[in-house]
Amino acid sequence: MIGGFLGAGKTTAVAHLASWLTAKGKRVGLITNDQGTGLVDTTFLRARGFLTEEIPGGCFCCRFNSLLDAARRLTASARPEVFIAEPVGSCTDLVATVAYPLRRMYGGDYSVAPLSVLLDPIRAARILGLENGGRFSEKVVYVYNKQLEEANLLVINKADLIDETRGQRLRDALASRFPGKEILTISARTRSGLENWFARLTTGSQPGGASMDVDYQTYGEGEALLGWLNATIRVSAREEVDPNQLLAELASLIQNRLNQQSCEVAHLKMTFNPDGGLGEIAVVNVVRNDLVPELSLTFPGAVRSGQVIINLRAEAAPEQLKIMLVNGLVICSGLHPGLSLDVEHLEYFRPGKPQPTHRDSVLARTGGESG
Ligand SMILES: Nc1nc2c(ncn2[C@@H]2O[C@H](COP(=O)(O)OP(=O)(O)OP(=O)(O)O)[C@@H](O)[C@H]2O)c(=O)[nH]1
Ligand SMILES: [Mg+2]
Repeated sequence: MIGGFLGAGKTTAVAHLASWLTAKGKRVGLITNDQGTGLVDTTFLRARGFLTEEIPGGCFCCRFNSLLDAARRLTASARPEVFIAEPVGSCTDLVATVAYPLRRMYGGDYSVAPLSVLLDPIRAARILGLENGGRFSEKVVYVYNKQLEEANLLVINKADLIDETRGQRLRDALASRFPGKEILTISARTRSGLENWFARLTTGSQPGGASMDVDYQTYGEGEALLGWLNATIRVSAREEVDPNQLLAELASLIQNRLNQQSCEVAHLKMTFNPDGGLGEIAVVNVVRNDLVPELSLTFPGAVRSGQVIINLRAEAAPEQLKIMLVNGLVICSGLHPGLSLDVEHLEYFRPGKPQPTHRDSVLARTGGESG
């Protein structure tokens, strides 16, 4: 599992790890997960050509059996030797609720790699109080810190965004807050540090030991402070439009509304999948309120129609997010005469209280684990 808070770079890293393993001759299957349906991550990974199963409608820990079903479906179609699973970025307690039960029941079938928890260094520096900038409320920060606490490997991603002094300050703060934890620094964008991390993941197995204590009341309340919105929009235009520009515009419009209403964004991500294309898509991301929307994949050329998938997670009421989206769509279509943006699917909600299927507070070796 590659964990970490919303927007830390998990999907980007999963894609690199999958390519790295494939180049080494391994068959790889990917598993994405979300509280809702219509996932940007699945679209992104499939567009990159990876075999991907998704578990919508709840997190791995609460849908443990769906995780196994997804692994079985991948096994039936391609017999992967390695599964890479990306848990929901607002989830924690994955060691006790996913890794340990998996090892207890299927230890002979699966060897579980150390749990990596990725972090965005700017988000982390703000949450740890090292730098000024937008922050989430205390209960969301509780979930964030719990994610770091249970990591076997703390992986500082996006090293390209900070200089060495800021990087060292963050490593020192993490080492003092989470003593003894292994800390790696990578950039999934420039690919620095990836080889070392991947080697560490594929050679080491997850250590045992008591799982961490979690106050499920605070965890549930923290997760529920985040509003969740997933939408699918049908795009049709009289004149050709540039999908990259359209996504960036829509992202800016929604971001402006988040900023005006002082709502801290966790991750706004969108894909544009043109009709009749060959699988190429455009993807835009916003992971901080003060960040210009970034295109992480661009589509070459202009199109008349397609589908936009929007996944927005921010500390705001879900109804507020819905209004921001609808306003954004109205203004965006007004900017382009002849452009229709029609909502095909829309869900907005707060994640429910986490109720894990299993919770093992220690690692039991009853599944014929080979070590
Ligand atoms: N500068 C920089 N940006 C990165 C790096 N890795 C990922 N990103 C960007 O960070 C944004 C979020 O990346 P994702 O991989 O979607 O993050 P995620 O953790 O999967 O997000 P969720 O699934 O929403 O929790 C995208 O714009 C990525 O291009 C990196 O090393 N450097
Ligand atoms: Mg992701």
